[in-house]
Amino acid sequence: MSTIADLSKLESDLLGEVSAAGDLVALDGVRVSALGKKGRVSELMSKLGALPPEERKSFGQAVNTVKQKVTEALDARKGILEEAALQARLSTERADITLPVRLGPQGEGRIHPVSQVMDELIEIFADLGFKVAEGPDIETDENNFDKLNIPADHPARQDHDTFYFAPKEGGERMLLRTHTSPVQIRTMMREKPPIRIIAPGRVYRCDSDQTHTPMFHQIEALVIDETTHMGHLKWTLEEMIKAFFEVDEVKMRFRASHFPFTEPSMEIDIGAEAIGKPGKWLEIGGCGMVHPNVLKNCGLDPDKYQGFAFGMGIDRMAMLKYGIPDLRAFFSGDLRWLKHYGFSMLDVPTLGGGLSG
Ligand code: 2NM
Repeated sequence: MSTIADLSKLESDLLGEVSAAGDLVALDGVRVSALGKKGRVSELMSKLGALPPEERKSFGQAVNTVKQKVTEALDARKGILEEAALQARLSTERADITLPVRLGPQGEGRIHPVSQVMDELIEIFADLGFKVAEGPDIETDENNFDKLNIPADHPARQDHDTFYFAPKEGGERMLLRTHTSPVQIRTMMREKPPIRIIAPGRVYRCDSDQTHTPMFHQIEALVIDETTHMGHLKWTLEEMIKAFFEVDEVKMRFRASHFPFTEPSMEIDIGAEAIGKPGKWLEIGGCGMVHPNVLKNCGLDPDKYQGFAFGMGIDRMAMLKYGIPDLRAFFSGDLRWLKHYGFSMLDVPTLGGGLSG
């Protein structure tokens, strides 16, 4: 094939094949048979060398024009076929986005009540302007006791039933933290006030019976600035309790107590109306104004800075809110218990959506 007439026949054949291609696969077949390495247009190009020099230029230009027209036709047809394929999918594939989510196997999983309550409390405190602080479970005597104004001979050290690690030669004796307060200590040593943090996490005490497990969960809060006082403490606790138990009113009372790290120190009771048991008081935690010695130990000037701290047990809060009677089942890994008391991964606690849905 070497005449201009043959070339125009090839052009009209190829353009015909392009417009006849019914889908993208067929169209690609046409492309390969025309412009591929062994395609009809490419083969003509390779034969150029055999032509007499005076014909070479004009024939080469003519082949190029065919190539260009076929390429343009292929592109145009591709656009049309792609649009048609999209319209075909859109007309058959429909999604009803108002249907509830189908979780599949993930729907079998459960969020542990302790995790759920921890997420609820984090949400409540975030709304009040607190940040979450974390620290290691394995701590030093220094951070867990000394800095908290609990000296070595203090009876509180015995009360804490501490799990100690075997001392390393020449090294510090490490322990499992008996409360999350070392997180507050680390924060005060690292940051300048104003400080507003909560420290949720695991704590450990060598104590095991009907109402105690050797590992349990606490949440502690710390506010340090130049003006925070007990009124702020009580307001914060009341707001937190109302949000947590999802009630409009709560009765609250402080009972005088003693902790080495606060002065004054109080136990916190709330009216059991909050959990539908009127006429009784429930103890939910302890609190106080941070002891000047603690501030001093962390490098903060107690004549300039002051603030409050409080702590409560997350496991107990979960039992009270969700009516779980027995603490011992919490950490036994019983799937039937978890199916009954656990939460779906879709029960994400938000203040806007209602904490417990
Ligand atoms: C409680 C009760 C009262 C507390 C104190 C501190 C710190 F580090 F600021 F001194 N952290 N947590 C505290 C105070 C904890 O738990 C029952």
